[in-house]
Amino acid sequence: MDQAAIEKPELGYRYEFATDEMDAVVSCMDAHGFAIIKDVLPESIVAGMRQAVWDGTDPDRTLEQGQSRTRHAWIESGPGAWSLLEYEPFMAIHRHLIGTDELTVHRSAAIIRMPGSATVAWHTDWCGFHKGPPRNSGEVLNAGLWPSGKWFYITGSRPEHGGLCVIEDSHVEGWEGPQGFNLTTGRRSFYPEGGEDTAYTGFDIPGLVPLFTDPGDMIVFAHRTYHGAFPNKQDEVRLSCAIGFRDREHRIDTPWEIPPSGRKFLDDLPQHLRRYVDGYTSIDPGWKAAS
Ligand SMILES: O=C(O)CCC(=O)C(=O)O
Repeated sequence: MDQAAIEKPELGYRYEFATDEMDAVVSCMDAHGFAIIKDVLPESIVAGMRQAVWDGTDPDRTLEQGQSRTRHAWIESGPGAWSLLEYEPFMAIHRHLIGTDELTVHRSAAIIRMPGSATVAWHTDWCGFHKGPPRNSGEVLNAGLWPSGKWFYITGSRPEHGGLCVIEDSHVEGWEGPQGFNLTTGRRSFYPEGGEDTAYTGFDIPGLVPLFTDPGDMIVFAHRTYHGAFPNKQDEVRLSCAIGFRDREHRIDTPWEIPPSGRKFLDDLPQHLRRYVDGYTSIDPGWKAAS
């Protein structure tokens, strides 16, 4: 086996990963549109991430039964979130996935889904179907060809807990929707033949794969892969978080100014991590092109 080792005795870890196993992850993504990388984060880091998801997403603990909240640009919420950049095994996976050592933070997010929270309708994150000037922040940022999802479901992913599900092989260019379904106008979701042209929320779909993961596992999926999430039917809050990167060479000219939280993040980030924010765009999720 072709082994690569990362040793950081000062940080208390030595991590070995098999580069041929990472090649298998990439092959699985190429073949089916998604993969699970087992045991990326040890429990000590997962515990820190749980705290960082709460701190960055609902610091005052105002969410109620049945609600969900997404924190965009979660990495800007503070050292709890950006400390993942210090964890070389995590960075090594991203270098492998993107195929370069020169990474820039692209997008990050954290999600809290309370017990009783609803289904997330089927969609692809990719906005590259739209031709012409971008109309919203998704169309500015989600048009690249690098993997889209890089999630940790840090309370686990399983159907009864609001876990993630994907449609296998839906990442292929020209995919026309699951059998018995049509793509919605704009191709971002699908609906049953003969039904309404609106994103589907059911789970009776050919090719649906529910994902079962442990808290330290990383779920990756390709830019086009269609995915959704089950309702959280368990009496446990569901937490998830992700930091994604792009090749630093891929510059993105954004129509928004970096907001104050983004500027603070860039100012506060320790010097040795600043190599990951060359070209960082932050996000204004509410940005819309003037019509
Ligand atoms: O797990 C969730 O709550 C949904 C995640 C999702 O839809 C996404 O990654 O775009």
